[in-house]
Amino acid sequence: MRLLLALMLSLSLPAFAQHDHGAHHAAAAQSAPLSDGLVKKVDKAAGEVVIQHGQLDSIGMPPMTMAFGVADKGWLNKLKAGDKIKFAAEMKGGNAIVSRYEMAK
Ligand SMILES: [Cu+2]
Repeated sequence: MRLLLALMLSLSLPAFAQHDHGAHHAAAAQSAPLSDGLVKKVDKAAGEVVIQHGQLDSIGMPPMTMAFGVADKGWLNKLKAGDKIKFAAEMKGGNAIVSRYEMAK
């Protein structure tokens, strides 16, 4: 009986892990469709990039211009004002960050 219980617990662990909010959110961000963005300003000192963005369903935001943190600070050296990008946003520590992006064609 004790063995069966242990087996049931180990089987149910992956199911619990899937409901961990962080893991679920990360998975959702990976598959989230990319939104259009226009880079307005890159602020390396603040580690932020100001983006005029379209609807962002991943973080429930209507179109606006705002500052985002970045998942990789190296991106601040690649991006510049005027760049058109496609990007995914997520909330991290209460701040909206760009979790992924690519140059729009
Ligand atoms: Cu916004």
